[in-house]
Amino acid sequence: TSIPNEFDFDQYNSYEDINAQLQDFTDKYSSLTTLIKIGVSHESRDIYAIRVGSAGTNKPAIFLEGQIHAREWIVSATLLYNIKFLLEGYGTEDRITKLMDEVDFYFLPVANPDGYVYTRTTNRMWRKTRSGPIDGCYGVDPNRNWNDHFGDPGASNNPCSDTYHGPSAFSEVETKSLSNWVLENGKNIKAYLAVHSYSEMWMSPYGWTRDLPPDYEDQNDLGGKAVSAIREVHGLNFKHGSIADVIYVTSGNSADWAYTEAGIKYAYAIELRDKGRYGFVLPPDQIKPSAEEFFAALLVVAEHIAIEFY
Ligand code: PAY
Ligand code: ZN
Repeated sequence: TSIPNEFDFDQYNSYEDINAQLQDFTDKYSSLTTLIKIGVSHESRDIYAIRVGSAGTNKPAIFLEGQIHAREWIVSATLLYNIKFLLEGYGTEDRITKLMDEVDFYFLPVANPDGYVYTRTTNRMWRKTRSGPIDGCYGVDPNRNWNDHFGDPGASNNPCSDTYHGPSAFSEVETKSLSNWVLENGKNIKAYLAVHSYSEMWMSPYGWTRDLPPDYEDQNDLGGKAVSAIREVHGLNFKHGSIADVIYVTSGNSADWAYTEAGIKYAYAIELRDKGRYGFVLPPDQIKPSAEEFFAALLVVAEHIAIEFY
Protein backbone atom coordinates (compact mmCIF):
# COMPACT_ATOMS: atom_id res chain seq x y z
CA THR A 1 0.00 0.00 0.00
CA SER A 2 1.37 3.38 -0.92
CA ILE A 3 0.28 6.67 0.55
CA PRO A 4 0.11 9.46 -2.05
CA ASN A 5 3.12 11.68 -1.44
CA GLU A 6 3.53 15.41 -1.76
CA PHE A 7 5.90 15.27 -4.71
CA ASP A 8 5.23 17.83 -7.47
CA PHE A 9 7.26 17.37 -10.68
CA ASP A 10 7.01 21.07 -11.50
CA GLN A 11 8.37 22.29 -8.16
CA TYR A 12 11.54 21.79 -6.14
CA ASN A 13 10.80 19.11 -3.57
CA SER A 14 12.15 18.28 -0.13
CA TYR A 15 14.64 15.43 0.22
CA GLU A 16 11.93 13.38 1.97
CA ASP A 17 9.47 13.91 -0.85
CA ILE A 18 12.08 12.99 -3.46
CA ASN A 19 12.70 9.70 -1.64
CA ALA A 20 8.97 9.11 -1.28
CA GLN A 21 8.63 9.61 -5.04
CA LEU A 22 11.41 7.07 -5.73
CA GLN A 23 9.57 4.62 -3.49
CA ASP A 24 6.36 5.42 -5.34
CA PHE A 25 8.00 4.63 -8.69
CA THR A 26 9.18 1.27 -7.38
CA ASP A 27 5.73 0.46 -5.98
CA LYS A 28 3.97 1.38 -9.22
CA TYR A 29 6.47 -0.05 -11.68
CA SER A 30 7.91 -2.95 -9.73
CA SER A 31 8.94 -4.95 -12.80
CA LEU A 32 10.86 -2.01 -14.29
CA THR A 33 12.64 -0.62 -11.23
CA THR A 34 14.84 -1.44 -8.25
CA LEU A 35 15.47 0.91 -5.35
CA ILE A 36 19.15 0.85 -4.35
CA LYS A 37 20.68 2.22 -1.18
CA ILE A 38 24.07 3.59 -2.18
CA GLY A 39 25.16 4.64 1.30
CA VAL A 40 24.49 6.91 4.27
CA SER A 41 25.51 10.57 4.40
CA HIS A 42 27.63 12.28 7.06
CA GLU A 43 24.44 13.43 8.83
CA SER A 44 22.95 9.91 8.57
CA ARG A 45 20.62 10.36 5.62
CA ASP A 46 20.10 7.35 3.37
CA ILE A 47 21.29 7.93 -0.19
CA TYR A 48 19.13 6.25 -2.84
CA ALA A 49 19.45 5.43 -6.49
CA ILE A 50 16.86 3.78 -8.69
CA ARG A 51 17.51 1.33 -11.51
CA VAL A 52 15.14 1.75 -14.43
CA GLY A 53 14.90 -0.81 -17.23
CA SER A 54 13.16 -4.04 -18.11
CA ALA A 55 14.48 -7.37 -16.87
CA GLY A 56 17.53 -8.72 -18.59
CA THR A 57 21.11 -9.63 -17.88
CA ASN A 58 24.35 -8.02 -18.97
CA LYS A 59 22.63 -4.96 -20.37
CA PRO A 60 24.91 -1.96 -20.87
CA ALA A 61 24.02 0.71 -18.34
CA ILE A 62 24.08 4.48 -17.85
CA PHE A 63 24.71 5.96 -14.40
CA LEU A 64 23.36 9.44 -13.69
CA GLU A 65 25.01 11.16 -10.72
CA GLY A 66 22.72 14.00 -9.64
CA GLN A 67 23.21 17.07 -7.52
CA ILE A 68 26.54 16.31 -5.91
CA HIS A 69 26.53 20.10 -5.47
CA ALA A 70 23.81 21.13 -3.06
CA ARG A 71 22.57 24.35 -4.68
CA GLU A 72 22.06 22.90 -8.17
CA TRP A 73 18.37 22.21 -7.63
CA ILE A 74 17.41 21.88 -11.28
CA VAL A 75 19.45 18.66 -11.42
CA SER A 76 17.32 16.42 -9.18
CA ALA A 77 14.15 17.99 -10.59
CA THR A 78 15.28 17.17 -14.15
CA LEU A 79 16.26 13.62 -13.22
CA LEU A 80 12.96 12.86 -11.45
CA TYR A 81 11.08 13.92 -14.59
CA ASN A 82 13.36 11.72 -16.70
CA ILE A 83 12.57 8.66 -14.58
CA LYS A 84 8.87 9.41 -15.13
CA PHE A 85 9.34 9.82 -18.91
CA LEU A 86 11.03 6.42 -19.12
CA LEU A 87 8.52 4.58 -16.96
CA GLU A 88 5.47 6.11 -18.64
CA GLY A 89 7.02 5.50 -22.07
CA TYR A 90 7.53 1.79 -21.53
CA GLY A 91 4.93 -0.08 -23.53
CA THR A 92 3.48 3.13 -24.95
CA GLU A 93 6.37 4.52 -27.04
CA ASP A 94 8.37 2.16 -29.24
CA ARG A 95 11.66 4.03 -29.00
CA ILE A 96 11.59 4.12 -25.19
CA THR A 97 10.36 0.53 -24.84
CA LYS A 98 13.16 -0.76 -27.04
CA LEU A 99 15.79 1.24 -25.15
CA MET A 100 14.59 0.07 -21.75
CA ASP A 101 14.80 -3.50 -23.03
CA GLU A 102 18.39 -2.93 -24.10
CA VAL A 103 19.82 -0.53 -21.51
CA ASP A 104 19.63 -0.06 -17.72
CA PHE A 105 19.49 3.45 -16.28
CA TYR A 106 20.72 4.15 -12.76
CA PHE A 107 19.53 7.49 -11.43
CA LEU A 108 21.04 8.95 -8.25
CA PRO A 109 19.01 12.18 -7.99
CA VAL A 110 20.68 13.66 -4.88
CA ALA A 111 24.26 12.53 -4.25
CA ASN A 112 24.78 15.11 -1.48
CA PRO A 113 21.62 15.10 0.65
CA ASP A 114 23.09 16.90 3.68
CA GLY A 115 24.08 19.81 1.47
CA TYR A 116 20.68 19.80 -0.25
CA VAL A 117 18.80 19.92 3.05
CA TYR A 118 21.09 22.76 4.17
CA THR A 119 20.22 24.77 1.04
CA ARG A 120 16.53 24.40 1.91
CA THR A 121 16.84 25.30 5.59
CA THR A 122 19.78 27.66 5.98
CA ASN A 123 21.82 28.80 2.98
CA ARG A 124 20.41 28.51 -0.56
CA MET A 125 23.90 28.96 -2.06
CA TRP A 126 25.63 26.09 -0.21
CA ARG A 127 27.67 23.88 -2.57
CA LYS A 128 29.69 21.43 -0.48
CA THR A 129 29.07 18.52 1.87
CA ARG A 130 28.48 19.23 5.60
CA SER A 131 31.43 17.43 7.22
CA GLY A 132 33.84 19.15 9.56
CA PRO A 133 34.51 21.73 10.75
CA ILE A 134 38.16 22.04 9.77
CA ASP A 135 39.71 25.41 10.69
CA GLY A 136 36.21 26.55 11.63
CA CYS A 137 34.76 25.80 8.18
CA TYR A 138 32.32 23.09 7.12
CA GLY A 139 32.19 20.98 4.03
CA VAL A 140 34.29 19.59 1.21
CA ASP A 141 33.67 20.08 -2.49
CA PRO A 142 32.53 16.57 -3.43
CA ASN A 143 33.51 17.23 -7.03
CA ARG A 144 37.16 17.74 -6.05
CA ASN A 145 37.30 14.77 -3.65
CA TRP A 146 37.62 11.83 -6.08
CA ASN A 147 40.72 9.73 -6.29
CA ASP A 148 42.00 10.89 -9.67
CA HIS A 149 44.62 13.65 -9.71
CA PHE A 150 43.40 14.52 -6.23
CA GLY A 151 44.81 17.82 -5.00
CA ASP A 152 46.23 18.90 -8.36
CA PRO A 153 45.60 22.40 -9.74
CA GLY A 154 41.91 23.22 -10.06
CA ALA A 155 41.03 22.51 -6.42
CA SER A 156 41.64 24.44 -3.20
CA ASN A 157 43.50 23.31 -0.08
CA ASN A 158 41.70 25.94 2.00
CA PRO A 159 38.92 24.32 4.10
CA CYS A 160 36.94 27.54 3.86
CA SER A 161 36.92 27.56 0.06
CA ASP A 162 33.95 26.38 -1.99
CA THR A 163 36.32 24.16 -3.98
CA TYR A 164 38.13 22.63 -0.97
CA HIS A 165 39.25 19.15 -2.03
CA GLY A 166 39.13 17.75 1.51
CA PRO A 167 41.82 16.24 3.74
CA SER A 168 42.26 13.19 1.47
CA ALA A 169 40.71 11.57 -1.59
CA PHE A 170 37.32 10.11 -0.70
CA SER A 171 37.40 11.70 2.75
CA GLU A 172 33.65 12.28 2.26
CA VAL A 173 31.39 9.33 2.97
CA GLU A 174 29.18 10.42 0.06
CA THR A 175 31.94 10.14 -2.59
CA LYS A 176 33.47 7.11 -0.89
CA SER A 177 30.27 5.06 -0.90
CA LEU A 178 29.25 6.14 -4.39
CA SER A 179 32.63 5.28 -5.89
CA ASN A 180 32.64 1.92 -4.08
CA TRP A 181 29.19 1.15 -5.40
CA VAL A 182 30.26 1.97 -8.96
CA LEU A 183 33.35 -0.22 -8.68
CA GLU A 184 31.47 -3.14 -7.12
CA ASN A 185 28.24 -3.08 -9.12
CA GLY A 186 29.03 -1.11 -12.20
CA LYS A 187 30.73 -3.62 -14.49
CA ASN A 188 28.16 -2.86 -17.19
CA ILE A 189 28.20 0.93 -16.82
CA LYS A 190 29.25 2.39 -20.17
CA ALA A 191 28.20 5.98 -19.60
CA TYR A 192 28.55 8.08 -16.41
CA LEU A 193 26.71 11.37 -16.47
CA ALA A 194 27.68 13.76 -13.67
CA VAL A 195 24.83 16.24 -13.87
CA HIS A 196 25.34 19.79 -12.60
CA SER A 197 24.05 23.29 -13.24
CA TYR A 198 24.42 25.91 -14.57
CA SER A 199 26.09 27.02 -17.87
CA GLU A 200 24.59 24.71 -20.58
CA MET A 201 27.52 22.44 -21.37
CA TRP A 202 28.12 18.78 -22.20
CA MET A 203 31.73 18.06 -21.25
CA SER A 204 34.04 15.06 -21.49
CA PRO A 205 37.37 14.32 -19.75
CA TYR A 206 39.76 15.59 -18.81
CA GLY A 207 39.15 18.24 -16.20
CA TRP A 208 42.58 17.99 -14.61
CA THR A 209 44.53 18.83 -17.78
CA ARG A 210 43.89 20.41 -21.17
CA ASP A 211 45.54 17.37 -22.75
CA LEU A 212 42.90 15.19 -24.40
CA PRO A 213 42.34 11.52 -23.53
CA PRO A 214 42.68 8.60 -25.98
CA ASP A 215 38.89 8.32 -26.41
CA TYR A 216 38.32 12.04 -26.86
CA GLU A 217 37.11 11.81 -30.44
CA ASP A 218 34.39 9.25 -29.67
CA GLN A 219 33.43 11.03 -26.44
CA ASN A 220 33.18 14.41 -28.13
CA ASP A 221 31.28 13.00 -31.13
CA LEU A 222 28.62 11.58 -28.84
CA GLY A 223 28.64 14.84 -26.85
CA GLY A 224 27.98 16.67 -30.13
CA LYS A 225 25.03 14.40 -30.88
CA ALA A 226 23.68 14.95 -27.38
CA VAL A 227 23.78 18.74 -27.72
CA SER A 228 22.14 18.57 -31.17
CA ALA A 229 19.30 16.60 -29.63
CA ILE A 230 19.01 19.22 -26.88
CA ARG A 231 18.90 22.04 -29.45
CA GLU A 232 16.03 20.39 -31.32
CA VAL A 233 13.77 20.43 -28.27
CA HIS A 234 13.74 24.08 -27.11
CA GLY A 235 16.52 25.65 -29.19
CA LEU A 236 19.22 25.92 -26.52
CA ASN A 237 22.86 25.73 -27.61
CA PHE A 238 24.91 23.69 -25.17
CA LYS A 239 28.70 23.81 -25.63
CA HIS A 240 30.67 20.60 -25.87
CA GLY A 241 34.35 19.67 -25.56
CA SER A 242 36.67 18.71 -22.72
CA ILE A 243 35.98 19.97 -19.18
CA ALA A 244 39.30 21.83 -18.99
CA ASP A 245 38.75 23.47 -22.40
CA VAL A 246 35.09 24.34 -22.03
CA ILE A 247 34.89 25.51 -18.40
CA TYR A 248 38.15 25.36 -16.43
CA VAL A 249 40.78 23.03 -14.96
CA THR A 250 39.27 20.96 -12.15
CA SER A 251 41.05 18.05 -10.44
CA GLY A 252 39.54 15.24 -8.40
CA ASN A 253 36.22 15.42 -10.24
CA SER A 254 33.93 12.45 -10.76
CA ALA A 255 33.93 12.42 -14.57
CA ASP A 256 37.73 12.03 -14.72
CA TRP A 257 37.52 9.33 -12.06
CA ALA A 258 34.74 7.46 -13.87
CA TYR A 259 36.73 7.48 -17.09
CA THR A 260 40.25 6.87 -15.82
CA GLU A 261 39.76 4.82 -12.65
CA ALA A 262 36.45 3.03 -13.31
CA GLY A 263 37.08 2.55 -17.03
CA ILE A 264 33.75 4.03 -18.15
CA LYS A 265 34.32 5.26 -21.69
CA TYR A 266 31.49 7.77 -21.96
CA ALA A 267 31.99 9.86 -18.83
CA TYR A 268 30.59 13.39 -18.95
CA ALA A 269 30.13 16.41 -16.75
CA ILE A 270 26.95 18.17 -17.81
CA GLU A 271 25.83 21.68 -16.89
CA LEU A 272 22.08 22.15 -17.24
CA ARG A 273 20.22 25.48 -17.62
CA ASP A 274 20.64 28.35 -17.61
CA LYS A 275 23.57 30.51 -18.78
CA GLY A 276 23.51 32.71 -15.67
CA ARG A 277 20.40 34.90 -15.75
CA TYR A 278 18.94 32.95 -12.84
CA GLY A 279 21.90 30.64 -12.28
CA PHE A 280 21.31 28.17 -9.47
CA VAL A 281 17.95 29.73 -8.62
CA LEU A 282 16.20 28.64 -11.78
CA PRO A 283 12.44 29.34 -11.70
CA PRO A 284 10.35 26.17 -11.41
CA ASP A 285 8.61 26.84 -14.73
CA GLN A 286 11.90 25.81 -16.36
CA ILE A 287 11.94 22.35 -14.75
CA LYS A 288 9.82 20.70 -17.42
CA PRO A 289 11.62 22.23 -20.43
CA SER A 290 14.97 21.31 -18.85
CA ALA A 291 13.75 17.76 -18.34
CA GLU A 292 12.46 17.50 -21.91
CA GLU A 293 15.69 18.62 -23.54
CA PHE A 294 17.86 16.52 -21.25
CA PHE A 295 15.71 13.48 -21.99
CA ALA A 296 16.36 13.87 -25.72
CA ALA A 297 20.11 13.76 -25.04
CA LEU A 298 19.80 10.83 -22.64
CA LEU A 299 18.04 8.77 -25.30
CA VAL A 300 20.80 9.54 -27.78
CA VAL A 301 23.47 8.38 -25.32
CA ALA A 302 21.48 5.25 -24.46
CA GLU A 303 21.00 4.37 -28.14
CA HIS A 304 24.69 4.82 -28.73
CA ILE A 305 25.85 2.55 -25.94
CA ALA A 306 23.20 -0.03 -26.87
CA ILE A 307 24.86 -0.29 -30.29
CA GLU A 308 28.52 0.04 -29.31
CA PHE A 309 28.33 -2.38 -26.37
CA TYR A 310 25.73 -4.83 -27.66
O1 PAY B 1 31.12 19.31 -13.50
O2 PAY B 1 33.14 18.54 -13.48
C1 PAY B 1 32.32 19.44 -13.71
C2 PAY B 1 32.82 20.72 -14.25
C3 PAY B 1 33.24 21.63 -13.17
C4 PAY B 1 32.08 22.12 -12.29
C5 PAY B 1 32.69 22.23 -10.91
O3 PAY B 1 33.24 23.29 -10.58
O4 PAY B 1 32.64 21.24 -10.19
C6 PAY B 1 31.47 23.38 -12.83
C7 PAY B 1 30.60 24.16 -11.86
C8 PAY B 1 29.63 23.23 -11.17
O5 PAY B 1 28.64 22.80 -11.75
O6 PAY B 1 29.88 22.92 -10.02
C9 PAY B 1 29.85 25.27 -12.59
C10 PAY B 1 28.94 26.05 -11.68
C11 PAY B 1 28.20 27.16 -12.42
C12 PAY B 1 29.73 26.67 -10.52
O7 PAY B 1 29.43 26.39 -9.39
O8 PAY B 1 30.66 27.43 -10.81
ZN1 ZN C 1 28.22 21.55 -9.74
